Amino acid sequence: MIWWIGLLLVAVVVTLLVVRRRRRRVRPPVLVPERAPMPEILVEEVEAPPSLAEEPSFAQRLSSSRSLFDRVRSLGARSELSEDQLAVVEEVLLRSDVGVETTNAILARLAESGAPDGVVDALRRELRASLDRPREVRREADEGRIPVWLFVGVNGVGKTTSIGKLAYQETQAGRRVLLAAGDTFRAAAADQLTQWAERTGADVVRAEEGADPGSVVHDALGRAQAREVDLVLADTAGRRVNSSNLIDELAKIRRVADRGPGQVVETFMVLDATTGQNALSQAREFLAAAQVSGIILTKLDGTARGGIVVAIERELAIPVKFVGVGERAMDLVVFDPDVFVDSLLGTSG
Ligand SMILES: Nc1nc2c(ncn2[C@@H]2O[C@H](COP(=O)(O)OP(=O)(O)OP(=O)(O)O)[C@@H](O)[C@H]2O)c(=O)[nH]1
Ligand SMILES: [Mg+2]
Repeated sequence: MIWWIGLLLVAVVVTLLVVRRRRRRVRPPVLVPERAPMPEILVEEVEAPPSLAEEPSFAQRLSSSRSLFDRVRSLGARSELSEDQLAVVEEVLLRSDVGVETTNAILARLAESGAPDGVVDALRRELRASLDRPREVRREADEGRIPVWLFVGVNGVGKTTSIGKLAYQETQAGRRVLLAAGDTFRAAAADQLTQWAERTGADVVRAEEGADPGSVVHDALGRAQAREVDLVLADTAGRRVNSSNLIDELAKIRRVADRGPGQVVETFMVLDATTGQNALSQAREFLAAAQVSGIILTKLDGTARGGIVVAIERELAIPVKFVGVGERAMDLVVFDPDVFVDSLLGTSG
């Protein structure tokens, strides 16, 4: 009997202990917000984002410049333009950096003959007429010589990037390309060019920081000859032109590039469109030093001053041959005046 009572007591104590432990474990309830049901197409959406399917068009890249012309677009067709309307056209043209000369010429014509087919149409005709220079790009040298493209311009305008983009396009077109790292001013410049060479499959010749740029170009030409390269693209340093050093250096690089197996068939002056009219004064300083045959105007995607193309051609009398509209390899395009003017005025894409 005592055994039974003892057993019963033990059973009661154990039961009490278990119940207390369970009670201790009970936590206050966590409130989980009600969730919306998961969409069934979630996986499909992640795999195929529709917005990436389309590349922005050239016109879309120029959207900052184009939005300046919104006010002109609203003017429509008129046989005669009032003072106020002419003032709107003047302001828009000047703000787009078309330049004073071109603006005055266009205003004089609008004041005289009005815009019977619309102000945009009149502007299109005028702007297009001012971009009528021959602008083919030379890739051929004389028999037995190697064509060289030289790139000049001040700091940060986009010389090295433009070389990389052109290396991409030329190698894609099946040409053998060699990059000459003629900017020996800082080691990073040659590193940057080497990266583009690796990315595009072009060859590269570089030297140590501070080396003579002329000898880099000389070595590059020797290698280009040995490897039957089709085109040499030569980078140069972009220090300020007010040191006579740079002028001498450019002249020397050119001499080396243009003798022996090499022949300079294009000298591209690279200008940054975001600097507007300043680009023009930089350009004038360079013109004295290098026999520039074409302009590469970069960063048109990042400015409302697209009209600078017109000012450059009018005031420097040198054709714009390529324009940069972004940072990727395909974002350097051959300059087409029709596409450009339509994109600027919003009469296309
Ligand atoms: N958005 C935009 N950026 C550009 C374009 N072209 C060049 N850049 C950028 O401009 C910057 C300077 O370009 P670089 O090619 O290093 O300029 P650089 O003339 O070689 O400069 P230095 O070697 O210092 O003389 C880089 O960040 C480029 O990615 C363009 O067309 N559009
Ligand atoms: Mg550079």
